[in-house]
Amino acid sequence: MSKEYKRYLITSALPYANGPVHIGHLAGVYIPSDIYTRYLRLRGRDVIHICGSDEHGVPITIKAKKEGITPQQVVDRYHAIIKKSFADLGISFDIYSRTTSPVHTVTASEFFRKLYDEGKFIERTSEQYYDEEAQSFLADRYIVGTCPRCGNERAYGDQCEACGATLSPDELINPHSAISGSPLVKRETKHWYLPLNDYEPFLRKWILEGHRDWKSNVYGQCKSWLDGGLQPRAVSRDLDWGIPVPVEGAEGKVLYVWFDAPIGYISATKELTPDWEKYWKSDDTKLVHFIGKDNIVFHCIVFPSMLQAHGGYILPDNVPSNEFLNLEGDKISTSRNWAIWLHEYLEEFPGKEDVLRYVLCANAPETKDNDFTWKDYQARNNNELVAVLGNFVNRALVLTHKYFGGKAPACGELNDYDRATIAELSQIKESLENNIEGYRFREALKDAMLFARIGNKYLADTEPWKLIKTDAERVATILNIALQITADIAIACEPFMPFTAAKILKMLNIDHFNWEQLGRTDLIPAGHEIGEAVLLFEKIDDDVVQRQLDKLDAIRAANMAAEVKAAPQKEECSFDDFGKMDIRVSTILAAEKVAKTKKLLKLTIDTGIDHRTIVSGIAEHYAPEQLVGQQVLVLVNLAPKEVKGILSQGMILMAEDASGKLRLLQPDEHTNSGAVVG
Ligand code: B3M
Ligand code: ZN
Repeated sequence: MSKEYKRYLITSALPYANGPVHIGHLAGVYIPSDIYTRYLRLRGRDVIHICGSDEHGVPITIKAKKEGITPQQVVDRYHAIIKKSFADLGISFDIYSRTTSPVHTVTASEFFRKLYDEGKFIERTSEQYYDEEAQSFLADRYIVGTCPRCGNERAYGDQCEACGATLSPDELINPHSAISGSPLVKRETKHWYLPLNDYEPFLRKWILEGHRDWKSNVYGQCKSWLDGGLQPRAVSRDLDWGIPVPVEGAEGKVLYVWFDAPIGYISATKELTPDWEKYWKSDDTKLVHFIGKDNIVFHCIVFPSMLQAHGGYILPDNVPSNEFLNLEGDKISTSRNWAIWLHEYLEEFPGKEDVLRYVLCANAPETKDNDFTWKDYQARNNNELVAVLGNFVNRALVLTHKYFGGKAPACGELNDYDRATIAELSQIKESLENNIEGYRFREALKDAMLFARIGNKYLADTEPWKLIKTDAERVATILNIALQITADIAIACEPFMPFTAAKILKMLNIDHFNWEQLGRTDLIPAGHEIGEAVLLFEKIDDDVVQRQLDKLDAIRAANMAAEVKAAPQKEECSFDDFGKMDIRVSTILAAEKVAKTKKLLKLTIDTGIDHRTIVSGIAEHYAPEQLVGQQVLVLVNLAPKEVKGILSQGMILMAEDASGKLRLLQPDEHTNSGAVVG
């Protein structure tokens, strides 16, 4: 029997305020946490959901330097974008705070100071790289040099993005400052370390013995960290952006971002309620951290050790971390703009908040990395939301208006099929609750959708639109049951699709239901007047998907162009050499594939001098019909050559772009064929 809790404290990982939120964040963290929190609220539990922007750390200072603005300006911009986009998607935090808030600065400083005063830190002086020109110690990301593995000259002090190697600054060849470009010197600097190794026995007992119930991906990562042996971890940095270390003689040093950020959960709770200690310090509170897998060590090893060192705080009951979501087969990447940004999605797809929530839940990377594709988004919208959920609710309401003037008809004599359907509906609730309580939201969503699937089948099987001519009483019973199922859908889908639930309640002309009513079929009384029926979802056509895929193609090409180095210049040629080439603007009059070849097109060209045939290897890049009428540049005095039995007289000049696609070279306006290119 699981322990009864008086209250629930739910936290969602604090997103870095150095960029917007994307679908990977949503699938990994924020949609699961919102489903769980909404469900608890529906069940009448005392629950608070805490989040906010993580505004310190090197990524933010790098973004600031890149844009020539201050770190505060960076976090102000993205804090606002992130906060609004979460709210617009219906992610229902009780507070969305930020770690540059005054309350957080005090809370984090006091937390550090208590551990410091009680001798919980190790003080260590070590040699770090120092930039004499910038007069500052450099974080690893600010140190660049040649990667010892692959020779990439722009490798960072912590990682080489070319070959993916994890590095330390000492491994770099010719390390120098990414800020001033100057070579680096080593200087002594003092930092404070949390001796995680001292907490190993406690962590082994608490996690490896006490939490075998945790998801295997989380439990497994904790076990490998513990089996690998924990080391003291620095909790301060030489940076000018962050919470100053509250110790005399610590000028120029700030709290390490992963020390201060988790304390952000506590400070945000303080901002939310004066009863914050009831949530953080009572054993009858259930604390659940929702995070992505790259944050497991901080939420299961580091932060619990900090809380243990401080004393008086509860520890998380669960940390149901998801894996990663990919996009169209590639890893989502902020730096390569390979993402679907939430604020852009909301602008481009107004009214489709729940479609995104639905697809990202149905496809969530709960146990392994998963992939988001626009085709799947379209298919789930059209085949599940439109064709099942939307279709059923629309029929139940439209037919009630059509046959009974918009008033719920009384339920008459039930037959076996009615009874079997009602029985099936009453069995869903338990599985739905178990799956949500077990953080299995994909399975839970399938349970919630069962109401609509059963309803859809019930109407399809009973065909009230046929019966109405002969047995209106039977139709009354059928539509009464259909309306009860519609009410069940409004309850069941609220945690997953809150906007849809609200629309259904409005159409039913009902203020709200409570969770305990789920699965019953006595929710809409006979005679109850329903509201106007509106469509819940609309089909998404291929051209909408194609537009998104084209956008991603352009991003992919831009990334490849950025990664591809231009071929080195050829050997020098004289002006006379160039003068021998006779290049003319020409027009393609006709184009056809060369039989039995994949790459060749036979083109009829008007060179302005004559009409001639040229065979060109562009069939994989252009369809014949795309070329007719196009103007191109042709080297007309190239020696003729027979290709596949066709005499080819000249060459069309093309450029191969970063993605390997051949591009036509054309005059910027229509020009007479024969114009000389010089
Ligand atoms: N800012 C999120 C990340 O690593 C990180 C979470 C902090 S939660 C205290 O992307
Ligand atoms: Zn490398």
